[in-house]
Amino acid sequence: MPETIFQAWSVAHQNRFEGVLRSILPSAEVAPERLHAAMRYSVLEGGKRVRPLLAFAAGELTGAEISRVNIAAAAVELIHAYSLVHDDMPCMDNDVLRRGKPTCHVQFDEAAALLVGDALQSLAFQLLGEHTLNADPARQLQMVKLLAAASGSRGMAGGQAIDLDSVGKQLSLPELEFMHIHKTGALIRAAVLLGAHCGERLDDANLNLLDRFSKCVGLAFQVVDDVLDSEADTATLGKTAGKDADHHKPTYVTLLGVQAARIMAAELHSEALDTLAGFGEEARRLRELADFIVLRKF
Ligand code: GRG
Repeated sequence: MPETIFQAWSVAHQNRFEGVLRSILPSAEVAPERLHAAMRYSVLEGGKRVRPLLAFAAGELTGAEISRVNIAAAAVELIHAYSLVHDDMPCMDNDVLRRGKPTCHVQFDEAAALLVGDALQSLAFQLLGEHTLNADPARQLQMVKLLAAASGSRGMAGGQAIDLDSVGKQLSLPELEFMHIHKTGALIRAAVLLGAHCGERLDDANLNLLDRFSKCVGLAFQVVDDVLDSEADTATLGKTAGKDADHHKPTYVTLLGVQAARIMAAELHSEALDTLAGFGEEARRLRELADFIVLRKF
């Protein structure tokens, strides 16, 4: 299949970003070697890197320097990787396969997986503290607060708590949406906004539009994730398929059915594109990422 310009853009960023992550993560030859090896195992060579790509695309919108967006994107991806490691542990989803490899606690052990998550989270904030991401210190501080809020009890960790509580329960559509806006949406929103904050300041109206875009895309990502979990196979996903149903978890598919879930994803997709209608060519990659997130097969 011929490669599109967007595919070439994505692959180039994914490859370059792999090098960024390699240089940021502590070497497995430095003590404590096993912890560092487990951190590298959990972060490197895996995943779609959707959140970093969103940060790079948002950075293009605001004319950000790539070296700055690298750091913002890495901070978000480290938080994401930590959440996957913890989510897979026996006390949470108890899964054995992630990104096509044994999960961290299977490859190492539970204590190592717990520490990997802890250390990745700390490293994310260390990056935001050590590197200049915006010449205005107030905006840099805003970025730190944004990532902290997106990760914490009123963001991703809170969404995960609701998720764990909802096993075997029937949630209403607004309750399901509330859970996913936090569990999945908050970090996707942080990726877009952190990427954008590395560049020129957007006026309030445009920042609100970008925020709206990130929320639509974040929710669409989850709706599509639910559809894929119900339809795709384990080899394609690189993680155990059909897990939500097996764990009696409420999803968009169990609540609405596959067809209506697909329609919901399409509506969120078109709303996301509408929010960018006033932007020009500089929003091209964000539009293409919205397409990818909704049309992806893995
Ligand atoms: C443990 C605090 C804590 C939070 C966990 C992210 C998360 C919250 C749980 C993961 C479980 C899950 C399947 C969530 C649904 C959407 C999602 C975040 C999928 C994984 O993200 P991808 O598809 O993964 O971007 P890759 O591997 O491509 O990076």
